[in-house]
Amino acid sequence: MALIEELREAVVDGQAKLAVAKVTEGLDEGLEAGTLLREGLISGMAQVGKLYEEGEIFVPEMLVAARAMTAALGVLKPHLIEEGVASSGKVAIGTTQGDLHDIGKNLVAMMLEGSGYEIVDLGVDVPADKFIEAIKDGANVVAMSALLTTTMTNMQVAIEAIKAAGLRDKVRIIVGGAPITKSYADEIGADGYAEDASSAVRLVKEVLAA
Ligand code: B1M
Repeated sequence: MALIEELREAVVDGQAKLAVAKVTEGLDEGLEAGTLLREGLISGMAQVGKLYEEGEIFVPEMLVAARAMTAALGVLKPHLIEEGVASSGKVAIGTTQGDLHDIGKNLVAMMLEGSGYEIVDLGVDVPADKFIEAIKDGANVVAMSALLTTTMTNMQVAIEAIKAAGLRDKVRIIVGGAPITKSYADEIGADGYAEDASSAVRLVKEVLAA
């Protein structure tokens, strides 16, 4: 089996050590980091997203696949920078103020990173001013996660603060998390809502193209 195909399968199967080994082998053989990224890692993660949407795999498998990809990306990153593979966009992601849930947010961040986006992970319990700082530092997408009905309202607080800071037209804002719906996203003036990590990847692409 060709090395790229083995790399793709290592991501789909969530085998971090194998994915790292295949990326290292590919670089040693003189393959370009961008090729390993696009045809191995990103293609593998797209397959993971498809399997998840079809109900063939579930969150735990998606998490191990994301971890395998993150491990392999760690090896590729310096080479990608050297090759000048352009980032598709800079996404600042965080769980809203008062909320400590981060598993879903981390999964979304990993999938986005694996799809070529530069990620600024602001962590959990993120106040509006941290999102504002990230926009000033060049983030063109803000992705907010909330798992509690008591903290989802802080998404609106952050959006209003971004508007008040005069930065709303500089950034796309997307939201997600278990209690969030498309109609809530519309109501608070977000640019989009994603139900899960794989649709978040599609959504970022869409809002950046709009
Ligand atoms: Co908490 N918790 N929790 N909890 N917890 C929930 C959310 C709850 C629904 C459980 C329940 O009662 N059934 C409930 C909320 C009720 C409500 O508000 N309606 C709840 C509660 C009440 C609480 C506490 C208040 C409990 C207490 O202390 N009395 C407390 C709050 C602490 C705080 O945040 N201030 C609390 C604490 C915790 C733990 C710390 C113990 C732990 C979190 C650990 C961690 O995250 N590191 C925890 C956990 C694990 C859960 C449950 C069981 C699981 C959440 C999870 O990780 N799911 C949860 C019950 C449940 O969801 N069934 C629950 C897996 C994860 C992959 O899914 O996060 O939904 P999810 O992310 C998905 C999508 O939502 C989407 O993509 C992800 C991948 O598909 N998505 C996005 C998420 N963010 C996105 C951002 C995007 C796009 C998509 O950007 C645009």
